[in-house]
Formats: sequence, structure tokens, C-alpha cells
Amino acid sequence: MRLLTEPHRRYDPLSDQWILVSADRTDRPWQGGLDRPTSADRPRYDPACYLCPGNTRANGKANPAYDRTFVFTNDFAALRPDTTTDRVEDGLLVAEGEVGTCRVVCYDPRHDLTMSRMAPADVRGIVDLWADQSTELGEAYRWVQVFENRGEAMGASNPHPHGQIWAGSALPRDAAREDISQRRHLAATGRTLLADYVAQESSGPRVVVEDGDWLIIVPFWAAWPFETLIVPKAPAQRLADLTSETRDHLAVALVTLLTRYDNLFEVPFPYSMGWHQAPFDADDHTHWQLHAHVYPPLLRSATVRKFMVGYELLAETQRDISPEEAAARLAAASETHHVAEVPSAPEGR
Ligand code: H2U
Ligand code: ZN
Repeated sequence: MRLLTEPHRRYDPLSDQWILVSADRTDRPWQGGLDRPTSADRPRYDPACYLCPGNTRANGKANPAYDRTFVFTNDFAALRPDTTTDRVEDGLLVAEGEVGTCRVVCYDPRHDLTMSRMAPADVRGIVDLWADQSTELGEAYRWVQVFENRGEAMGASNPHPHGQIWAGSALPRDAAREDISQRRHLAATGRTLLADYVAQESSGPRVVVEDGDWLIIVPFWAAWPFETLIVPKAPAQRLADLTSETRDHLAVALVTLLTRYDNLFEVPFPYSMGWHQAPFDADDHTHWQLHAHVYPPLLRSATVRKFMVGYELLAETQRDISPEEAAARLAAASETHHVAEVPSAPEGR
């Protein structure tokens, strides 16, 4: 397809929204900083970390001496199973009780790791955990949100490698939009929206990582500068539908993607990432294709981030760097770490 170079809007068929692309603005002079923060040298074990094995959490509970992954119910959960489900309504004022639960998922006992630095075999263990936890929570809740906030820039409260799972009984905003869009596409074409999108983008200019099972691209309609979309090529509604081989390949693809991110600005790359799997209810979900969104905040360097402010907050998302340029830069970033190991301080420091 011919790419527009002057300011234009692009349509996001998943969320049914438009974004403004003004890619020629990247030509404007840039005098902002390009300073690299020194890589935080963290110990393998931090006695003050509430996620390290054997340590005591804020509420006094002790973590077991886990050696792979460890899951616990969030001590400050935003959703709780014992909530009353009252609905109150008075004209335009409407509120509903929301039942749910929140869990914290520790990826590895080592405090100094990031997923990008883990062995694919260990990342595969995280994929299995995500799938199993989702199935279990899906028996009680309609929407299971697996996600990770990485880095202080995204508000992660602790550098220990970990993610979260929130499960609730309502369909949240993004889930509801994607549900409608995918349902409409299947009804109109007989195919799933993301199967069509994978077919259109495979081997194309927005690909960052691709193998026989997975496509990772900067979507045509990406809102964040280096946003990516991770989609399995075979139909799968939920993480649990992925075959063993596909999970192995996902682990490798994730490590490759996250390493490219780390190498882009030579910094442990901050991001929020999470899976959108079909709602866990009795409806038919043949329209839904499993996928993950990765939303990194950085724009130009380790310290210059994109702010969703001003026009973005009041009108619609705008981006300067084109999705094609972002994809090319990520695809060109090395897929091996420059430093073989995270610099690790002696234990108990
Ligand atoms: P984030 O780093 O993405 O904020 O996730 C860490 C979560 O861990 C956070 O939601 C929880 C916080 O509520 N937490 C506990 O459950 N127990 C603790 O002792 C501290 C933090
Ligand atoms: Zn730790």
C-alpha cells in the first residue's frame, strides 16, 4: 500500500479509534538529552525486596523459598472476591459493585533479572503459568487480564521480575471494544480480524520478529512510538489454547523482542504489556484471536518519553515517528545483549 507522508490519520480496527500520524515532524531539530542512565547494578538477592524468596511482604506474610515462579494474591488488591454486587442508579449517576481478584506473579527468584535476560526455557515456564492461572481464574471471572509493568517509568513498584493478573466480572473498556470489532469482522468476512491482519503484515515493513508461529509487529495504527502487537499465526482464543511447541516459540520470540527493546536505547526498556484473550463466559468466541499489546513509553532515548497529554488527552492520539520507522529501528536493533550478564553485585550487599 502507498504510505502517506504528510499528516494523516490511521484507523485502528481492533479498538475502533483513529490516531493522528505527523511523521514529518521527526525532521525537526532535537536538542534533548541522549544520556544513558548507568545500568542499575542490582544484587541477585535483595533482603529488602518483598518479592525475593524467603522475604516477608508488607502484610507480614513470608514468601516461600521458591526456585522457579511464585504466585500470590495481591496484598493491596484492587478487586476482591467478597465485594457486594449492588447496583445504584440515580439519573446519570450509575455505579456497580465489581467482584474480582488480583494476583502477583514472580517470574524468577533472581532479583537482578528481567524477562529479556531469562533463558527461553524459563520464559516458557512463565507462559505456562499465565495459561494455567488464566484457566483457573476464568472459571470464576469473565475477564482475566495478564500484564506486566516494567520499569519505574511505568510505575512498577519493584525491579524484581514480576507481573500481575487481575480478574473481574465485567468486560473492561478495551476488552469490550475489541470484542465488538472482532465480532463484526467475523460476521462480515467469515474470518477473524487478526488472521486477516497477520496475512496482510507477514514479511512486511512493520515486522519486528517473525517465525512460523508468531508475528510481532509495530501495528499500522500504533499509538505509542515503539508499541508492538504479538499475535499467534494459528487460531487461538486464549493462552491455554497454545500448543506446547507454540509456547516454546513464543518464549524465544519474547526474549528476542525484549532484547531488541533493551538494545534500542541501551537501557532496560520500560513497558506495559498484557494479553487480550477471549472473555471467559458462555458466549461463542470464534471471532476472538489471542494477542498481546506492548506499550513502551520511550520516544527518543532512555530518558525522553512520550507523554499522552494535550491533544492526545483532549482529542486523539498523535505520533511523530512513523510505525514503519519504529519497526525498522527495532528490527535493526541487535537481538543479543551487548553485556552477557546483568552486572550483579555480590549477594547480601
Ligand atoms: P507493580 O510493580 O506492577 O506495582 O506490582 C507489584 C504489586 O505488588 C502491587 O500491585 C503488590 C502491590 O500491590 N504488593 C503486594 O501484594 N505485597 C507487598 O508486600 C508489596 C506490594
Ligand atoms: Zn527481589
